[in-house]
Amino acid sequence: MSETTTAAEVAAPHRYTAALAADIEARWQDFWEEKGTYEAPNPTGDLAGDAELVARPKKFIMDMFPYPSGAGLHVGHPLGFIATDVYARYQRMTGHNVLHTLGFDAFGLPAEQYAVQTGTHPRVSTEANIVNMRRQLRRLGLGHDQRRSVETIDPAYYKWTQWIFLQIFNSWYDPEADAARPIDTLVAQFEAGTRQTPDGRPWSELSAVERANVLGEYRLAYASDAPVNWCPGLGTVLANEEVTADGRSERGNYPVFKAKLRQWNMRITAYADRLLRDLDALDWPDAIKLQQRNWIGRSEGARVDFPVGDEKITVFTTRQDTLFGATYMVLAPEHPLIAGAEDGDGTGSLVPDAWPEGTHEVWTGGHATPADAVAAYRKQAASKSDVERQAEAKDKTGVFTGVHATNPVSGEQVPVFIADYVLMGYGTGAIMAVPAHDTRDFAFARAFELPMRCVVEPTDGRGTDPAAWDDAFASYDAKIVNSSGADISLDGLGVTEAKAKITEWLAARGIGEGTVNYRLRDWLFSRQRYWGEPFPIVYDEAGVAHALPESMLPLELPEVEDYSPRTFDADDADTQPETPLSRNEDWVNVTLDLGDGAGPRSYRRETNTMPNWAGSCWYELRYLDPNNADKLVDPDVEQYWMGPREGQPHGGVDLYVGGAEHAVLHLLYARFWSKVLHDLGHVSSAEPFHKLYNQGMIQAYVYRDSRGIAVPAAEVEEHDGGVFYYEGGKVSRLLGKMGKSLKNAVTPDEICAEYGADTLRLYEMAMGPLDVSRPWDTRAVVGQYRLLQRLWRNVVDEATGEVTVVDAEPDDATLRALHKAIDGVTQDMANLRFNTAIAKVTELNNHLTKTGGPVSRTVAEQLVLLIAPLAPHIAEELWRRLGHTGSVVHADFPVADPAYVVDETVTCVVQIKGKVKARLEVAPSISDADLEAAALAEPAVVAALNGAGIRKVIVRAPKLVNIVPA
Ligand code: ANZ
Repeated sequence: MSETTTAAEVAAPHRYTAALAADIEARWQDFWEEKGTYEAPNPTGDLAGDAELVARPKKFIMDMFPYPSGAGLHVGHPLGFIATDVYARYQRMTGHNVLHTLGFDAFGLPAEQYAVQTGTHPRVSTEANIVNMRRQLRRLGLGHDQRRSVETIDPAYYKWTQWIFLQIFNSWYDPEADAARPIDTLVAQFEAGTRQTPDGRPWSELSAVERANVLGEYRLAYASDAPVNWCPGLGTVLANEEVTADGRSERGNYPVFKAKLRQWNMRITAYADRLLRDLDALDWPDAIKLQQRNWIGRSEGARVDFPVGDEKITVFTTRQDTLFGATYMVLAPEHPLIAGAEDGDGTGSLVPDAWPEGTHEVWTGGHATPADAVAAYRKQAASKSDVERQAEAKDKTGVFTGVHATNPVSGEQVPVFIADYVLMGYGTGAIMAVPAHDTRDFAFARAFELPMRCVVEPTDGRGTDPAAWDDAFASYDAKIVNSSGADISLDGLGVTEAKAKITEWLAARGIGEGTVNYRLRDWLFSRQRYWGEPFPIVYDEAGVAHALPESMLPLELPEVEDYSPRTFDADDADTQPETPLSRNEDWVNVTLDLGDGAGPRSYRRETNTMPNWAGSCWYELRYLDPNNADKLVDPDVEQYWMGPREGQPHGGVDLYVGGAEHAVLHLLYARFWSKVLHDLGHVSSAEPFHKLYNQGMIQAYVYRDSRGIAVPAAEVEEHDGGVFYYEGGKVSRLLGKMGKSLKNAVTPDEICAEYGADTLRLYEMAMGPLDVSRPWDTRAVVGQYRLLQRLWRNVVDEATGEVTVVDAEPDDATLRALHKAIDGVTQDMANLRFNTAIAKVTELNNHLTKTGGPVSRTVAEQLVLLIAPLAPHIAEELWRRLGHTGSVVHADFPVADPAYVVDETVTCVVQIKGKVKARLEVAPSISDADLEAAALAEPAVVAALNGAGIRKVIVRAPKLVNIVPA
């Protein structure tokens, strides 16, 4: 005992205190680890075990794995980890074989930035962070199968990330099979001539480079020169998902520009429709499903060709019904039909040498020739982000190209503009402009004095002359007008009929067709980083990309002197990325025999690395079979844990808990990889996560002084109706995020030291419904500590340490309290309502405290079992003290006896003509109709009526029934 021992401690040396909790917790954590208590056996392989457990129904319960940050965990981080742990423990106690583990997502920018600042190698700092986080997590008593904990930076792990990349590289999307297939099947079609090469030459006549280029158009992982998001401030290119709505980098908030750079992409767009369709069968929050649907952005419309001399401009429109109202056209500035104008070589360019007769002055932008105007405008557009370009409110800019096209239905010549509000990356990069009915076209037409024609009759009384309007009339719910041509009329039709009719008309002439367009873009997959997975790709002297053979995997990251990214002036769009790996000529230039019959040759390695999303695209699969050296995952093991089953048609993890911020990044990418692996026959599941749950955030008060600077939350004092900081002055208080920078982080280590891990677990679960954000309040933690102290006292004598329970039968009231608690907690556990489960356990515990006297053994035992998923250490300790030799982890969860669960009864008096004839015990909630039926069926009542008819029955549920015989 320490010097600070209090009188109370002397009187009650066996009280549940922080010191006792620490002792109990450490002992059981060691015990669990030693015994492998949380190890879930596989049906086969090196993790095979206990056949009885494998025969049980399975549950695969997962968290979004953490990034091992240098700051370690604060109490907000483990909210989800504790919740899945409680759920996993409940599932173990209800007869399931439960897979629950946690790995680390450890590649990525922060480690690299930290490395640059401190000169520590990213691997060194990352490994140290992982060690610290493992220690913090262990202290919480999380029941993880440690054998399955993976780290994405482990070469034995990223070997398979690279292997999956090669599977994707070596496959194409076969629309006939509506699935990915090996690229060899495509080559076979070209060889057999059942599929035409682009220029019609036989496959055998194509050079190696030509073949590689053709296949590159099909591969699901491919290098392309399409414009990408270049972020000079970060020194890397970024995926669309990593760029904010303001056109800046999600990380660091730097400007992002469009640049043409050769980069790797994943053809996720091939899966757009399946990614959309398969959402239906997933048990995910509606909000997340909606975000994915919007991100995929399916639009039904048509492609329509507008002839220009011998060429044609194809547009994508969702309003083909307004074709008669298309009075001009707009191409994206990057559109290939006008590319080359600025070089003056005219390649692929429609642009004429001089302005056509009668060109409107505002259309020329003051330039002498169309080529000048186009070149100047293209340059200007390149320095803007897509979002800036699309902003509705901004002034419309653009220039005439000098070209006219033919409206295919009206036969009119319409001028063709380029303007930055049309994006190259959407649809066909060209639009037919219908200024009367599209807001952006209206604004543009006003600015450039272009004609407008009303073809959808306004329903708001504004008339059919757009010259008199203030804005476009954009409606789907009106009649078509002014739309009659030589051999077609849409006049009088509704929008839907008009669309169908015009689409058929276009298709019959071969100048258009109905089509579906997606907002989703291919996933930009290269980063100019050191701390990521190297690509298992080498280039030969002709620049053709070759896959490394599987025997050369993993391709390990080389040890380098200089791993820092090259960053640039954040606003300088004209910069070019530089990959850290490219600085290592020894590593980059290699002589290899790829086993393809070409013998040893010299190659250059790909020097980009994969994005930090790669490792998290498939980690659920590696948890299943973490040590398998020959396969990503054994098919039988995958089938056992993740295969499709009743109610889960695509298979997947049974519960996946994490933050809502991953709606379109991680969750979309992981679904895509899962589908490719499924199509190629490597896994039976076509979805990674069947049920998704988003936990809320733990918030904390942020205190700021008069200058707005955050002051340490631990050092403010509340008095006289204000909050004060000791250095003087009142401070403001606002609820915000918890974190080091806001000086309000509370660590789990502090709370564990003060109260123990069980108290922390209970507090986090009791704070409110799991999916709701909640403010942290250190002062409230003690409430849960007291619950555990009372629980302890109901079983253990604080003075002697003896177990006090007795073998006597519990009284009726206690049995009711017990079974009601069991019933309620069972339902709450199954539905992740841990806060209300805790309320029910507390109520039962308080009942026992209030009743006084020793607690009956059966009640004490069942109470311990009820709380075991929430507070596993104290439960394990009490379970042992109550005389059990097995671990509480695998004990059976209590089952409620329905007889004690029904509400207590009330006595109902049944009268005939005012005289009491019977008494019934009924539920207080009984309905009038049920009570009347019960009264009339009562033998004493039947006898008293003696066959007489009934005139009237007066019912006052639940206490009285009065029968008036005929
Ligand atoms: C004519 C029209 C008339 C249009 C009308 C709309 C209203 P969603 O629904 O998002 O798919 N569009 C097509 N490609 C574009 C591009 N690359 N950049 C900018 N805008 C583009 O939008 C489809 C509509 O957006 C298309 O239908 C096209 O304008 C425009 F009363 O065509 B519409």
